[in-house]
Amino acid sequence: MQLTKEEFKKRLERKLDNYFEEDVKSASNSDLYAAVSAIVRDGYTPQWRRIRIAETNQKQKQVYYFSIEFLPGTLLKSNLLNLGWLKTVREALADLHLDLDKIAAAEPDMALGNGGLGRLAAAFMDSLASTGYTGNGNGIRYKYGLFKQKFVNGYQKELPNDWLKKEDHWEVRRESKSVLVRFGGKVNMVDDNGWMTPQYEGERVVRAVPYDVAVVGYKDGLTNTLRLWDAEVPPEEELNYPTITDRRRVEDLTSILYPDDSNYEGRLLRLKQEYFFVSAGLQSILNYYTKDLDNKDLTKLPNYVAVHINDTHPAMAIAELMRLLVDEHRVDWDTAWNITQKVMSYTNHTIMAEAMEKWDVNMMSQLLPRIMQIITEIDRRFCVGLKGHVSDDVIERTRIIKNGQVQMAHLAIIGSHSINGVAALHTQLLETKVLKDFYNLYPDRFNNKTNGITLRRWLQIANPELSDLLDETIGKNWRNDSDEMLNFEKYYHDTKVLHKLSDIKLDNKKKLAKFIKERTGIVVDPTAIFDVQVKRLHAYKRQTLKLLHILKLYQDLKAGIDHPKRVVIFGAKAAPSYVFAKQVIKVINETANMINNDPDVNDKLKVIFLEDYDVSLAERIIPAADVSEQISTTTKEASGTSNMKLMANGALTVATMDGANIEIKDAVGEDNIFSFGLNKDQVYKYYAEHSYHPREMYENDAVMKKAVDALIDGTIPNCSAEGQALFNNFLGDNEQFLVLADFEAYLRAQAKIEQTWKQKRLWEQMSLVNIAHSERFDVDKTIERYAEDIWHLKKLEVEKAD
Ligand code: 26M
Repeated sequence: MQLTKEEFKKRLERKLDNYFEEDVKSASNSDLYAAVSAIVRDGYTPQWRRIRIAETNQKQKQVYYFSIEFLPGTLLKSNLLNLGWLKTVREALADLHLDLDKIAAAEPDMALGNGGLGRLAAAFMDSLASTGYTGNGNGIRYKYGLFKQKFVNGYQKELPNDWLKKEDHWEVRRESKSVLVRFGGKVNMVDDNGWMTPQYEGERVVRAVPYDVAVVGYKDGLTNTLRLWDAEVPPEEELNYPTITDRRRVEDLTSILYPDDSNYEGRLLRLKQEYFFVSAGLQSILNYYTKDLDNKDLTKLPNYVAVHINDTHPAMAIAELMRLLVDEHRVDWDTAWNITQKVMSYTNHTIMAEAMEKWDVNMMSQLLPRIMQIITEIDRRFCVGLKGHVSDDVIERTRIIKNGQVQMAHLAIIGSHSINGVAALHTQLLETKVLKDFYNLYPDRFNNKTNGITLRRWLQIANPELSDLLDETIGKNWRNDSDEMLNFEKYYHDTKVLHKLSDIKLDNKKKLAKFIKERTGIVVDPTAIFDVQVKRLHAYKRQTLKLLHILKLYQDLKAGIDHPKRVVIFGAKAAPSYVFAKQVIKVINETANMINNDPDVNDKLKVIFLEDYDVSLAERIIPAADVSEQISTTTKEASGTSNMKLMANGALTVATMDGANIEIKDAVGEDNIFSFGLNKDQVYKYYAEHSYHPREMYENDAVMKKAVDALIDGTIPNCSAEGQALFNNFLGDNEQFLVLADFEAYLRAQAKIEQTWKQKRLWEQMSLVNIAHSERFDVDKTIERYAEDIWHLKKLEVEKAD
């Protein structure tokens, strides 16, 4: 639908008047945000309805993406962009002396995710709608999103993220679509007319109420639905919840997002959350199939429905679908199993053992007695089916229930027709190491789907100046077809374009410098190298290696050895219970304090740790980055996605050959990336031979020793305990992440960065190549591959309203 500036202004006045009895002059940014978002809602609502009707009529297959996290960030600008209104609205507001960016800043971040996994789920939603596939998100409407991070004396403190306080302007409560989810109690199987049917006794019934968020596709795309479930006491069950505590226990189900994205803990509430959204989602799908589509033949379900399991958190979907088919719809076991396997597919996001979900059999039996019975039966049949075909050892290693625990990854693999990793190396490691036994059993189920990012958000919204330069050079069609970005490489020798590129970067850096000044009071020089590491804080991501580099630079500067000016920028949240990660934050903050206030350094080096890294902050930092730090221990980062966002914005990557960094290198060529460090074979060799002896390295390398010693010799004030903890960690023979093993190679890569920085033209050329080749990581390409290879979807045909 087209919108003119004049029409928008009229609507704005009307909304402000109706909602707040204000006009454009008196309204606050938050009033203006409410009014503009209401206009946007009016813009997509008719189309949203029309598409739902078209879906029901055309009965095409749909995918349901089950994820315990969705991390969309803010939606105003992306909805405006996708409706094709962004420019008009920005200009109309400017006519009224209003700034869209300030108004948009009033929107709270929808932070219902921790990091990569949740952000990927949100990107997939946007992409499905934009590429024309009917795809639905299924998740949890957490009352509190990921905690807000504050630094107090350099320590991380967590505050609740009450994002719903101001009411969310995008969600629609759909009470009529509510379903009931049952927990606990006892189950007895009784014969009901020849069908063994469960009878429940003493179970608790919770009502799942969906809140739907429209996912507006780009330009001619669809408008899909992200369905997030909230838990309530069912009206008909009020008497079973007599006390406030009883009621609160129900509300607690969806109240918090677990803030740990790397370490699995067997918490009961977490298990409840997993079953809750899985059961609600599947019931809702079957209601749609049997009622709206009026289909009674469940053997045809796989022709209409694909369910995707994002990591193992929703893996109970396999057992729950079996329960619904066998118990509620009386489908026989073998037929039900066949249907389930065809419907389900699973993505693995990590190879780290400590992140693998395992649930205690006793806990699961108590909370979900029928589901535990079904998993037990799946496990039994799996073992029986393999007996005699493979060794007993293989059966023991691959079965679902072992040592009193349910291995969720095994359930996910056994119950799915497709298992994918998220970057080529990661998939290869799954096939040859972590899931080797399963790969031998089911080689055809394994496939790779390298992650992607929404260039719409990371270029068009976050970096409009660079987007304009692309328009001016290669034409506007890259906005619809990212392949065309490759044409940008033709400007490799175009001095004018290279200068413009550097002007845009400088401009973005000035804006970030201003923001840094406002937030921290620290002045940074926008002409310095902006060296960025933004991601969750984790030992394997090695913010510590960056810290050692900073200490080395500091020592050089103190000794009169010169380096180009550099501003190191961190953004990172640590899981609240992750002691080591929090110690790293403290040491980095104290190091920053020391360096930023040392007159000897004379502004040659600044270290900025910005609080509360989230999607909105990413949109400010990433366009201003010169260097992208992707320095995880090789084999540990499944893919990474900040690497892709930074590349698209013209940052040059310093990287270990881990995750998708390898594919970035393939795309841009060796000369356009700073790669360094141990390769996967060297890493595995250390592990296999127990041959990592960091103390020797430390004793034999004076530069390393000096940097590491700074942690304990009193150089850095106010963190002797934390500095000692890092020191001890680095020097232990069982240090898993091999920080010191990569130190020297990292310094060499950084020296090369400094050399290149001095050749301004070369730097701009490399930056240009990186931007051009970021098309490879366009999430729309990733989604096309999922749609074709895994979900077998066709695009929905819809007629536009006008
Ligand atoms: C599990 C159980 C209990 C509590 C929390 C969790 C949990 C939540 C999120 C575990 C892992 C979670 O996310 C992991 C994650 O974000 N992995 C990242 O996924 C990205 C998208 O595929 C990859 O790019 C990253 O490399 C990978 O680390």
